[in-house]
Amino acid sequence: MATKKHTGQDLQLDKDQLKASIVRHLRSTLGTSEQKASPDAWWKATAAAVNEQVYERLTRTQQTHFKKDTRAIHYLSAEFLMGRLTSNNLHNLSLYKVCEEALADLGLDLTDLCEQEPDMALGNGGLGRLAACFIDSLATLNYPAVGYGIHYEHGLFRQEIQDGRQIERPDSWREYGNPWEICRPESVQEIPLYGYVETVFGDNGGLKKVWHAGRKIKGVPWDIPVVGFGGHTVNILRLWESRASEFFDWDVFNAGGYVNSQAEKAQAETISKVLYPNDETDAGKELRLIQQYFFCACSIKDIMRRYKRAHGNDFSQFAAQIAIQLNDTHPTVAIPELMRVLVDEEGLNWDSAWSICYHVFSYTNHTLLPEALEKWSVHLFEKVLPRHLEVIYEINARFLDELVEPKWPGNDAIKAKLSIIEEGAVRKVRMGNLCVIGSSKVNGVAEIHSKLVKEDLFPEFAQLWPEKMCNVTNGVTPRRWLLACNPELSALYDDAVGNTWPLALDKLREVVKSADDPQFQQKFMAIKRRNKEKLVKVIKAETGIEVSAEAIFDVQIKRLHEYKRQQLNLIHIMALYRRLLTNPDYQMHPRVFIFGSKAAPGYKLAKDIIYAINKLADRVNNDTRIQGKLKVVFMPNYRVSLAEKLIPAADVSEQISTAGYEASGTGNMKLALNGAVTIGTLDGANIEIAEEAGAENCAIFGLNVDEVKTLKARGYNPYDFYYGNSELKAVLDWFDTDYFTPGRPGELAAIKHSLLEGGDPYLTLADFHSYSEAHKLIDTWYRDPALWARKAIINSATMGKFNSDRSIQDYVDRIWKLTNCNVG
Ligand code: GLS
Repeated sequence: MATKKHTGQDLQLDKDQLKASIVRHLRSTLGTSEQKASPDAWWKATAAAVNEQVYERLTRTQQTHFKKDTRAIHYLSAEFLMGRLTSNNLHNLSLYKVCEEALADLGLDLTDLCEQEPDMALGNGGLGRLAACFIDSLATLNYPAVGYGIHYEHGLFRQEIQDGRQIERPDSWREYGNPWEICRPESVQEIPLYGYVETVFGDNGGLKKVWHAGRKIKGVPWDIPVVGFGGHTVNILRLWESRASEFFDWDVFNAGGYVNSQAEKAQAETISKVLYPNDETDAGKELRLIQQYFFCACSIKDIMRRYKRAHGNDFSQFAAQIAIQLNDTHPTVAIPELMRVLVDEEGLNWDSAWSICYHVFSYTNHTLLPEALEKWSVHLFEKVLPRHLEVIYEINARFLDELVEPKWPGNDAIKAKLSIIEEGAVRKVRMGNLCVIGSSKVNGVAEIHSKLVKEDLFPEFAQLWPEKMCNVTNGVTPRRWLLACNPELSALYDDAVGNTWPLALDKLREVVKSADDPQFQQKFMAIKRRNKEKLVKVIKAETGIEVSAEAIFDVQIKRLHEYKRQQLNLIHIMALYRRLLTNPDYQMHPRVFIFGSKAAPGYKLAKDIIYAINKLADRVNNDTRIQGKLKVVFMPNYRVSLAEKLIPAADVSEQISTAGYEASGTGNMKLALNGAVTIGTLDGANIEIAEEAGAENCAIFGLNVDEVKTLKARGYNPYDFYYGNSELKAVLDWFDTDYFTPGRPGELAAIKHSLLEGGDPYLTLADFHSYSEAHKLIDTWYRDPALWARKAIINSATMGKFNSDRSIQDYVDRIWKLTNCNVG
């Protein structure tokens, strides 16, 4: 089935022009020829040809934004999980088909060429990928926006599996150059660190603070053009790379300290070297605080520079022109940094500066896990950012005196709780509190999560500022997560509802009326089948495991974490295996359980779970007694480009976190959009997915948020479930044997231990029975092809709400108050 051109501006480039441009770039930009060119050179030449179109639009966008001088959003995020850009840019420029034909003429296949591109893995998981979807939507909706982040030399580690265990290898995504980024030496910034603060007399006779830095670091910006769908607006993602600044380098060098100067150079460059491979705990490292300050300070300087170009030193328009979104607490230090710049460098008084800051900043909370709310020791802050600590003390003192004391007179307990400073043996700066105090809006990322942010995480703040707390449910871009990754389903939807759906995903609801139409069902399921057949080949190539597209493809793809409960999936597969062994007549449709997941390198239990999945896979996949009814596949190195292959082929989407722990999830949206049926708890956005698709089209199981709270309050005892369910007991006891690790008994015992002696903090055993029943339901549904097709179609057709364009429009309406800026 051929894909049609979608709405959006046709760039008037035909096949022959594009072909000529690619060949020209092959010769003049890549310095090679059609005869000699490697696939990498062809890919880069194609990107260069596409960039001619991108740069044209970029320049026009920047000129329009400058001329119209409209309010803009600055999205500060320590992570942007961009994945690959070639196919995305081609689709958004309406050039995909043309490019496919141009390359075919040259004897090349566009899909193969896209495989040349390394993923830009500058993020860990959902939080980073959300930022990438959001900047796509901002450009698509023609909003002036800049994404700011860190130009990590190494993205998230590359995962290899050796004898079932995760091995981390460095990810060198730009080792051989990346054609999508542009270095901008003209916008280099210099960032101070360390040193001391001096109080001096200012020009007006008053006292003034001067920060004498102990060291300066250079921030070099790399711009990645972000092409909106339709190609009208091209915004930028600006990523900062750290370099040694001449400030210290030459002094030391001239004094003969070459080795020292080299060491300092290396230290400076370390700042943007690696992404911390953990998004839900506080790495507690000086380097991490410096990383955060580095990119925030560079970005604030950049924002200032652009503001001053239009408004000079008149800051009266600053808050009207500038909105800054803090993507989680990682960029919190931007708040005291803007205060410092406004007060110390621009000479504003405290109140004016605070009023600006307060109106400029907003904060998104992405998790309730207490370990994720960053805290830095006061001592560390004082050493690295001495002036910022003073600013924070001042913000805190005013907040406690002017707001907390009048509201709760004499209540020291509340003061201690709301204070930015946590008292104790090691005094700490609470970044979450600073974010809430310094932002005009605070949002959670799904209805239930925002409710819990208000009621459980920040209840007193919500009493102080009820209007500050709001919700914006996450979303995903349908351009990458349907149009580009599932071309056949896209074409089917074009035929069914017209080709405007990539900009109006709600349109797909019209398809619900065809959910019982046998012809439509046949087409829909045939596409799913072909996507599965493609994945069968990928699985074989990546793991050597043979699976059949006849089976149910049951997919759990996400970071490995106990709260996400891959261990629940694991023990359920073990239970199924046991049922098949003990009862050869056990009725079930063949099932392939597919996992994709990275564990933080220091997270021992998570790595043990990966090992257990792989050991289980070895055993199950090679056991002829079960006649191929069960297969287990662990796909190594889960990343965006792999997700694009797994998602269109999934029948079942595993969203099984303990209720109250997954803030939203976004994989759940992508999978349902591509026709997978969710088996899930009432957690995060699953609740809203079930509302949209209808609860009867999802397999909901387990304790809900209130039940989790009640059980925990009552005193949860996992042994009750262990002794109360003989199957569960038998499965857990298996971990003590060498059944899955021949000759090495007890290698998997840590998992059992965590679920029993460890107290099972994520209530895995409590939800086991209900999960197992939900899986029986899935099996029954699947064995009725018409019933299954109906559910799959309805799931896909009703995901309109989870378009990231809708999320962005919610941010615009509820928080940012932007107006569109149409670029011709
Ligand atoms: C996360 C949450 O864990 C996810 O539930 C959420 O979908 C995502 C984006 O809002 O943010 N928080 C986090 O620290 N990492 C995430 O993926």
